[in-house]
Amino acid sequence: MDSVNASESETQQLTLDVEIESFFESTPPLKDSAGVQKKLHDFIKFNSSPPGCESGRRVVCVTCGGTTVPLEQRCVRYIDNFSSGHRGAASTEYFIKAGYAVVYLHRRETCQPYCRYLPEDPFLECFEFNKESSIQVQPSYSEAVRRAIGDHHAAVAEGRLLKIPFTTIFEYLQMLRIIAMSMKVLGSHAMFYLAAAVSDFYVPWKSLAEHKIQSASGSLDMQLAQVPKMLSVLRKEWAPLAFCISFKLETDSKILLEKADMALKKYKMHMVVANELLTRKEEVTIVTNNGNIPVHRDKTQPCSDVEQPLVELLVHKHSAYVDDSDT
Ligand code: 9Z3
Repeated sequence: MDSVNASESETQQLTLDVEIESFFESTPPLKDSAGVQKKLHDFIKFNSSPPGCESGRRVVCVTCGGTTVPLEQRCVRYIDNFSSGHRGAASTEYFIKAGYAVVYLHRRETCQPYCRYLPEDPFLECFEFNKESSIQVQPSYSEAVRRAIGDHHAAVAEGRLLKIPFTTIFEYLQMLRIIAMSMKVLGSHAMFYLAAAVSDFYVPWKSLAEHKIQSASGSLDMQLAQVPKMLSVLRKEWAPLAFCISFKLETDSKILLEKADMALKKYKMHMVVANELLTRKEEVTIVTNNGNIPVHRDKTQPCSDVEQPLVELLVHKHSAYVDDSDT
């Protein structure tokens, strides 16, 4: 890099640092930051030497769901990012199956691990009264309910699943920072799997109207600021040794791989999973510095999902990364 380019990138870095600092300074504080930190600390400590295991478990932070951008401080209206949460929920199950402990940073009310096969309104659809007026599980859902309760309780009882909810972009980024800094001690044994759909634009908290915006004032004219990209600071400062995978979503397949490659390089991710909105459940492409790897759902199996081969591959790549870091 010549000196002109070097100073240009130093200036960019400095600008980003200032933007990040002002983002966190002006953000409304989390409701229970100390409680979340305590839960994380206990979870990581437990998984560093779980009973009956010779070595510690690897820990992955799976993020999932879309972040909201409030348009008022006492929020009535907000902008949302699309994500059903299915990717994160399914991936969490496969990571736990592969021996990982998972910090599941998820949007409230999106799809939850082990509940993917339940109907949309499980409480009303899975249960019914029997002749004695007691509540019983509908026979057609008994297997799905048994699996959801059994597998979920086992993951929590084994200390492998910690769920942390968010709604707004403010909560998400503050939580991500707390999680990353807590996971720093794990070094290369930590992984970030950033599947959440994160807003690119937001209204800084201090610029938000306190009360509901009134429609009588006519059309709405609002300036949205760019959300500072936290991926580079995650890599550089929050958890520099962790294995980091981000996701790139596009609706135009022509630009998808190019944009994923740009993200890989710009934010120094270890891998970027590129997916297109319409085909995201069928196929994804893992973009790496050594080429692209297409991953498909096994179409010969009716209930298969693309997260199974995706997570298997990432676990394998993470192992190689850990071995490399240890030598
Ligand atoms: C993804 O691309 C996820 O795979 C999906 C999963 C959100 C598409 P579902 O939850 O869908 O199963 O319905 N997530 C990342 C989306 C994103 O916002 N990426 C940013 C970008 O593309 C980078 S952080 O610019």
